[in-house]
Amino acid sequence: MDSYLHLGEPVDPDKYVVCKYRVTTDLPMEKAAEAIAAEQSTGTWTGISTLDNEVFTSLGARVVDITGDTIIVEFPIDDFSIEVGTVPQILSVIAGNLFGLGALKGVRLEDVNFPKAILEQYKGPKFGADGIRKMLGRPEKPLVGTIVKPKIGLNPKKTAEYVYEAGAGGLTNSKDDETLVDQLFCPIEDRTLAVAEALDRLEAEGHKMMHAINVSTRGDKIVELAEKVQSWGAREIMVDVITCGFGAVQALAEDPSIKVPIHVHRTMHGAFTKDPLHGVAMLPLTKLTRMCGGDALHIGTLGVGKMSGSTKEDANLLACLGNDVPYKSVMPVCSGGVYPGIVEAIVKKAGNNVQIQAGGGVAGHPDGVRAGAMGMSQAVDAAFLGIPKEEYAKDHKELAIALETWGSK
Ligand code: CAP
Ligand code: MG
Repeated sequence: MDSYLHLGEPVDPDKYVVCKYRVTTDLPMEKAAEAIAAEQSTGTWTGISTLDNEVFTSLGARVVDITGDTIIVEFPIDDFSIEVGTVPQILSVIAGNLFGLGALKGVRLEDVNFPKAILEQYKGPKFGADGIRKMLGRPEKPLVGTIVKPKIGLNPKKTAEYVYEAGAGGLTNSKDDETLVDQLFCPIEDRTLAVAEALDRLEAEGHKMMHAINVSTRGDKIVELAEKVQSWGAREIMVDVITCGFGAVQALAEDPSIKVPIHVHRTMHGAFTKDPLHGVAMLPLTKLTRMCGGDALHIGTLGVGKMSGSTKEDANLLACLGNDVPYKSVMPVCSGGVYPGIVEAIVKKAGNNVQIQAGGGVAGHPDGVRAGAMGMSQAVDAAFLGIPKEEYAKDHKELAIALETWGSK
């Protein structure tokens, strides 16, 4: 049997799924790369009598490059399920057993590129960044939002009051937190109805806003729950892609009865995106979320906020907005430890086509939620206009107090 090594051979992006892995091992890199290619395609830990040459040649993964600790492995398109849109099977190939291989100290999937024939099996976002902007009547400025805080504990009435105050302070978006779905203290039906009333009131007063209701639940119930919250007046829904799965995002996006955008949260991603030497980087997860139809996705704060991040988040931003795939763009959401003093830095890195949101950075304002929302909105306006925040704060009191309270970067 031939080897899985095809070093230096040209990559054909129309015939292969091309993956980039970072590998840490005591083995010679060729051996480690071969072990990965074998385990993830036609092989196992020993030679097997059932593998013939034809199968090996047509379905075996191919290691086409090894540079330092980084390897490029391409998987023939026929390794992937022909059933339309099957991310679980894709993940089993490109991000499956290899993480447990004892011969490797660490391995991290850094990036993946899919051939056109696979991309075409997916529909991408129904609304995307442009659709959300259109619904909000905000074509250019960064969207500015909040996460209702505390994460858990407010009843429906208090949640709706929070949303109303946030909208009255100028925010375009708000959302449930990832740990809130349908608890006794805040049943989802009552919450959705109360929030819808607050949003209607804001709209009657001339301000358009959306609030994402978290429908993250078991797979067989998620579309049904989304339909219900929609019928109760939800203008956007939220789903946690890691805990619910890509199939859940896809089921919601492709169901014709769901007519509101999907805000995609990524709670738990840190379990495998944080270690630079092991796991899965956010980039492949961003690409898959866009394929499956997420309309907005958390990408971190480009190293500025509370969650760890790095310049690699630039690649996630591009994966949301780039036009190298046949889908609408995804609204990138910068969240996690955001406050008015870092908005300018975020906009400098991310540009204007982004949703910037703050939980603590709104609810923690000394003068309350409305003032917190005003502080965030003013910070976004200043960044959009290219006016230094300190300058803008001279005649925008809420921003001035926020800068005084939390400082800036
Ligand atoms: C933000 C947030 C989000 C984080 C998650 C939170 O709140 O609601 O869940 O953004 O991180 O609870 O931390 P704060 P990421 O504004 O109060 O920090 O977006 O990186 O997935
Ligand atoms: Mg949260």
